[in-house]
Amino acid sequence: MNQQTLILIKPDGLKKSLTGNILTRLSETKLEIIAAKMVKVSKELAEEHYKHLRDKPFFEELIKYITGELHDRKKVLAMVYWGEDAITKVREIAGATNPEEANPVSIRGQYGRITTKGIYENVIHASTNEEDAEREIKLWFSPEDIIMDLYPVKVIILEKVQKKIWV
Ligand code: IDP
Ligand code: MG
Repeated sequence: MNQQTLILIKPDGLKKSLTGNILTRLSETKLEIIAAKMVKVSKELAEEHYKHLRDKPFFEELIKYITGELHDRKKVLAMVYWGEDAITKVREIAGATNPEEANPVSIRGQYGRITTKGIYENVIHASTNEEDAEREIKLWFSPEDIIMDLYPVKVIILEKVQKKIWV
C-alpha cells in the first residue's frame, strides 16, 4: 500500500554535514520525495511536534535540540517520502530511537550519539504510523508545498494577507 511519511534531518545531522549521506541511505528505499524544504523550527512547532513527550524528563532538552539551540543550526530539512510501505521502510533504515541500540548499519546506528545530558541525538526523524504521519505532515507542510494531494483540501479566499515577494 502506498503511504507518505515525514522525515526530518535534525540539526545535528545538518551540523555534521550528513545531509548527502542520509539522502543516499534513504534512496535505498526507492521511495519518492514529494516535498522538501528548510524550516526554521519555532518553539511552538517543536512543542506541537513532540507533544506526546511533554511529560518526559528530557522534554525541555529535546525542544532545545530540535529547534537547533544545541547546534547553532536553527533549521531542519523537512521532507515527505511517498511509496509502497513508506513508513516501515524508512523506520527500518532510520533505526531504533536509541542510537546505541540501533542496528549499527542503520542511519541512527551509524551517525547518532547520546549526549552527556542524555538526549538521543539521532540525526533523523521518521513518522511511526499513518496517524502520526498525517498529523506531522499537516503540521510541517501546507498542501501547496506537496506535489500530490495527500489529504482532502479546501480552497479559501484570503484578503489582506501580508506576503514577501521579489522586488
Ligand atoms: P522516535 O524519534 O524514534 O519516533 P520518540 O519516542 O518519538 O522516538 O522520541 C522523539 C525523540 O526524542 C527521539 O528521536 C530522540 O531524539 C528523543 N528521545 C526519545 N526518547 C528518549 C530518551 O529516553 N532519552 C533521550 N532522548 C529521547
Ligand atoms: Mg516518534
